[in-house]
Amino acid sequence: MKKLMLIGKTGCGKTTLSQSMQGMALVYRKTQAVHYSDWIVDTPGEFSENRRFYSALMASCTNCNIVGFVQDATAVGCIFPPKFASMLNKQTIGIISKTDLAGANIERAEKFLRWAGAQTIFQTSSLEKTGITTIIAWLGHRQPVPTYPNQENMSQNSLPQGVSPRESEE
Ligand SMILES: Nc1nc2c(ncn2[C@@H]2O[C@H](COP(=O)(O)OP(=O)(O)OP(=O)(O)O)[C@@H](O)[C@H]2O)c(=O)[nH]1
Ligand SMILES: [Mg+2]
Repeated sequence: MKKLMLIGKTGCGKTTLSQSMQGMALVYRKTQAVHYSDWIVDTPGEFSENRRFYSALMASCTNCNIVGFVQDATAVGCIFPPKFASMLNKQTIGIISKTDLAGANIERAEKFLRWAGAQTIFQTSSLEKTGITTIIAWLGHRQPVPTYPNQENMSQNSLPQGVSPRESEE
């Protein structure tokens, strides 16, 4: 079972993704500090935005197998420096978030993530629950059992939705 650390800009959707992957209700909560759960480490966006926090990021990922760079599909910029993955010395994946929004540009987001060094890219929407099961399966975890009594979400969660990860052609 692989442990995943999520990093990315403030508001890009790390916490929502973490909740979605664990079958939890989606509740907005600004991440103030590194949050450790069973197999996901959620980080505050500020840690990825300010270079002076990079050492904290590196310390936080020591017990993780995978680092997930989260890139909002609607964002016109990217906070990850080129080849950022090599600095963390971990296997990294790119996760495109908010693909459900009208302004989503998957191609642009994928380009940013590849520049940062992510080799496998996943497209997700935490709200529509697309791409979530694909990441969970890729990490080798069981699909989450929703912890909230919402019939619609329960049936959505059990569907094998999502797109296949696109392996790097490099
Ligand atoms: N439409 C849409 N909105 C999303 C999605 N994921 C997250 N959001 C929204 O984006 C906002 C920020 O989400 P968070 O998950 O708190 O972002 P974060 O990356 O954890 O932010 P920090 O904790 O500040 O670093 C919230 O209002 C979410 O509802 C998504 O897949 N689709
Ligand atoms: Mg958060």
